[in-house]
Amino acid sequence: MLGRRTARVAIGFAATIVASFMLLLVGSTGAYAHGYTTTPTSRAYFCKLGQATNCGPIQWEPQSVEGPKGFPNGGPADTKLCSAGLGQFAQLDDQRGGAWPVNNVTAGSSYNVNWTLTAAHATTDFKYYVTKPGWNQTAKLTRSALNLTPIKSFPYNGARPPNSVSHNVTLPNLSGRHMLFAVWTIADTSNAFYQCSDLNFR
Ligand SMILES: [Cu+2]
Repeated sequence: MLGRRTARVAIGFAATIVASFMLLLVGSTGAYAHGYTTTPTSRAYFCKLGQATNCGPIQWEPQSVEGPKGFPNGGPADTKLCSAGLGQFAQLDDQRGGAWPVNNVTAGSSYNVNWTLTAAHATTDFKYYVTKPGWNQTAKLTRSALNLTPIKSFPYNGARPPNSVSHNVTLPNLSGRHMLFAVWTIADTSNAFYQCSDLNFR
């Protein structure tokens, strides 16, 4: 009798522990769910949409391009900027000879950069960088290809943005193919999220 009761208590205790552990897991998934730019459509999002193929696992999780923060002094290494230095997302660094789908944009125009955040982390800022005139379009993206003065910065001072973020910027006066390098820096981790988009100025 006592044995059975002890067993019942033990089972109840074990179930409580399992339930707590599962709650902990559910609670922590936020740390693995982040965000991506939909406008301009990023390489990662084009992969998710199936409009870019042979992408590898990024097609299932365009929100996960997460690497060390601190760009341009820190951050991912040159030639690995678009993948945030993550080997499983290396396809994002490949220029594909210009075969990535592009976002047609108008030079000098007002433009809304939109993000879908699957987890709205405490945020330091969002910064947007564009390649320089004459950048090497066939080489993987490097700091030297980018104008390291952002076209615009949006500081959040640690606040959490909404899950749908829209930032109005003025696009530079450029022509032809360029890239937008979007950086979302998280306030309470050592990481940032990186999104590369192919632009066609006309
Ligand atoms: Cu996250």
